[in-house]
Amino acid sequence: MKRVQIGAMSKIQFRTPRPEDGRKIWALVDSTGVLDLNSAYSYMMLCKYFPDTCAVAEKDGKLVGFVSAFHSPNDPKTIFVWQVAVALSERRKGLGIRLLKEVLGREACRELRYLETTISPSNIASQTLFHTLARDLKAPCRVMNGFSAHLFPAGAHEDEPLYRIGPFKI
Ligand code: 9YT
Repeated sequence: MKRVQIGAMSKIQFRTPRPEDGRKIWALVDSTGVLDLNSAYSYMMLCKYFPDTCAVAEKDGKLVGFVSAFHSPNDPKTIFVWQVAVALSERRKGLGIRLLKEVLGREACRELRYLETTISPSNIASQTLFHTLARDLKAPCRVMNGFSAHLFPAGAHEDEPLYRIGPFKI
């Protein structure tokens, strides 16, 4: 008898991004409702100049996840993670941590010992994500002053506390 799989789980695929993804990344970030939406140009630029430290996740050809990051220009052992965006349909399934581990597992990240990011108080999912990452890396996570609300124009932004994870060894 022929077996028919009903509702088979589609596989998520990870890859380095290309400038052609910029438009879709922009729409994904917009859809999250918690991230700062930057220009489509900035996403194209990240894809073109920082592909080794950025990643996209696709499911059935649809872009469902994105992480942007770059090596700190002041410290090659530190990576700064700018944004982690996960599509609503993929929330609470561990996609955020898979995206981060996809980037950290690359050759370009072998020498890293610290990760920094900023997360607004309302982005609970991201706070949980980075505490989980710290636990998995067996490294401490310190939360300190990052970009205070008063630095933003017209008081239209929350504080962005800085999360610093490390030291860790990949
Ligand atoms: C880790 C992460 O996604 N942080 C967000 C930083 C900031 N609020 C932004 O760019 O959205």
